[in-house]
Amino acid sequence: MPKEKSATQRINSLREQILEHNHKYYVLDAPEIPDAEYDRLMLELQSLEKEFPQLVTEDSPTQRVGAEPLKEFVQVKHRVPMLSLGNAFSDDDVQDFHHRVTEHLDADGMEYVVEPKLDGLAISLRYESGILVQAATRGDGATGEDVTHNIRTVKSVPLHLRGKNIPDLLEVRGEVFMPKKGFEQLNARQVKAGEKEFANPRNAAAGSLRQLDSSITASRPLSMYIYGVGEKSDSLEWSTHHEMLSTFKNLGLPVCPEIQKVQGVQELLGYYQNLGEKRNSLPYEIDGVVYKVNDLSFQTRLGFVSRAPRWAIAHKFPAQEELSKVLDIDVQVGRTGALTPVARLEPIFVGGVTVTNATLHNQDELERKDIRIGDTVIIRRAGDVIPQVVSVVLSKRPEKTEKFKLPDKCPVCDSAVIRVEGEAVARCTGGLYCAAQRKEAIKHFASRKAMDIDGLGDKLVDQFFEADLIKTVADLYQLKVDDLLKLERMGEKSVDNLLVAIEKSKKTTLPRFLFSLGIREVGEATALALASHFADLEKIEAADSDTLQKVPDVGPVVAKHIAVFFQQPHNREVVDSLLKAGIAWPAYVRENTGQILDKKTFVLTGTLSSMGRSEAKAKLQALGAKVTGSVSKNTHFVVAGADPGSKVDKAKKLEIRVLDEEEFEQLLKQPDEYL
Ligand code: 9MJ
Repeated sequence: MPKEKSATQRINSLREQILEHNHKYYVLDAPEIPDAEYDRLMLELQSLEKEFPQLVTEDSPTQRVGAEPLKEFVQVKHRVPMLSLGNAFSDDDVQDFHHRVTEHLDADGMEYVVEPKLDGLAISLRYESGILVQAATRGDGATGEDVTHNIRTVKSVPLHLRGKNIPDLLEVRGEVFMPKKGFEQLNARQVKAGEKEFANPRNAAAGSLRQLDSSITASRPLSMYIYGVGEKSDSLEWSTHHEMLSTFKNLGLPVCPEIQKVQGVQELLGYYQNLGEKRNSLPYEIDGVVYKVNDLSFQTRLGFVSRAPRWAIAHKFPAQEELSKVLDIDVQVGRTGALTPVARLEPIFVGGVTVTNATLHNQDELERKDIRIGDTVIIRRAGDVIPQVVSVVLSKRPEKTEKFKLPDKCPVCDSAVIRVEGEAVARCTGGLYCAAQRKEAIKHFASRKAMDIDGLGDKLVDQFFEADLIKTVADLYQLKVDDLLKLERMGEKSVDNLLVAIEKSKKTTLPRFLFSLGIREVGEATALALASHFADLEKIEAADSDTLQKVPDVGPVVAKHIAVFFQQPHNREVVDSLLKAGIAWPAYVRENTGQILDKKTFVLTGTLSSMGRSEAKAKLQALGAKVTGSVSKNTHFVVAGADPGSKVDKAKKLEIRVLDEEEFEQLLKQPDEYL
């Protein structure tokens, strides 16, 4: 058993290491050691503290969760009031703000600090001799609530300040928020536990801080950025807001990396525009940007009106949530027979577009949210994400509404609808008898990432069906000029263009062809993996489930879908007639290992517009490639999306090939061109 003296030394060393890693992980966002190693340090510290309870201190990293839940929240008076912000909704409002500022100060130009407006809760942290002694909510600005026990569990909040020049007193203000990813994971957990989902990250953050039991808060993924100051020692002095933020960073406090210094009103609006474009790729929700006069003596001269400073303003983005009404609920049948309930909505302008429909996903989702015809609902449309029904406003529910249930007969072909146990989706059992499924199969076949038949969109496919021109995808290649000319809005020119596009589509690649068949669970990546493993179609058609499972990323379920597909005589007939019609692809060169990108190492950086990072990674891995996190001389390719980081610079230095998004997509289609 270690003696107390050596235990003290070890405890101090562990605490120091843990604090250092916390700072790197939670504040600088640049972890240095694997999570498992961090966990080992923490475990060792916990067990030493258990053995020597007299050595436990309040600021030990093990003490983030309080032992006992509180009975109630205690009120805290803010000795320096916590301010709120006035709002600007248009460029004109921003111009007016700038004029007010420059006129009041009798200045020509103006330097501002621009910050993302985090959508969370304003919190004040009080550090005395560098130790976090109190955290409080804003409340009404003059009096808030003591949430120290909960804030101590927020990992990006240091329990004590770093560095040599620790002030006697420093109160900082900032926003506690829940990052998007953590919010999604939390909601998934809530659903699993049969608990209510949170409507948005802000509500989730607020709900998490309003807990008397800090062990609940500790289980919630909260984070914090600091952007302001309250009471402080006179020894702390700055001439600008920007300087003050630098000091905060040096003291180990988390400051948002998107904060910048700009000059004049045009640069304010430029930042607003840029951050608006970046908004969806940020890991946290923002609802606008904040402009602050940088010079602190100017701030003092400008002062306040009521509780809002004259030296700052929030420029809000258009709302992403609005109310609408559910006029009806339709049921759509997809390519694989999946029944999807869709809410028809009273048109509503939200997130920059007019929304009239929103998917309700499936029966479980419908039941969870209990969405009914006639309900008033919150509609959310964030960026390019499809509109969602967030929740029902129950207080506005009309009398005599009924729970909505999916039908047990297909609304298109009247076949039975079944729901396999353990699956969320109910499906029509009609298969190719069901016109809806056939139609969707053709739309998929013609789509850009499949056979890419230019000009053959959803509307035209609908017309073909109404005119009874096609039943399967093979019929596309038998279409005659005269038949097409009979269709509405199809003149000679468009008929000609369409037939040329259909002809052109015959020259394709094996992965595209496989993907276009619409086999369940066979997406682009799986199609590519199948092609590179087998190299020819006949082998795939002949493979049984076991053989198929030798392909990387093909599990028993996918293997079964593929095998069953090719065992169906009508599917074989369609494939044969497609080949007879002249669809062909260049011979697939098979690597020895069957994986074309085997031994090639990739690094992904920046944001891809067409797919997420994990999808890109899966696609590369399906081709045998290795995907790593950092660039070294062993890296073969760096894939750079929008706003790539320093990895691209490093790649260039090491003369490693950097692919932009277009090249990357081409590589996924034709990897051999890049080898
Ligand atoms: C937010 N919500 O991100 C302020 N804020 O400054 C930023 N809020 C603020 N600043 C003075 N970045 C009062 C509120």
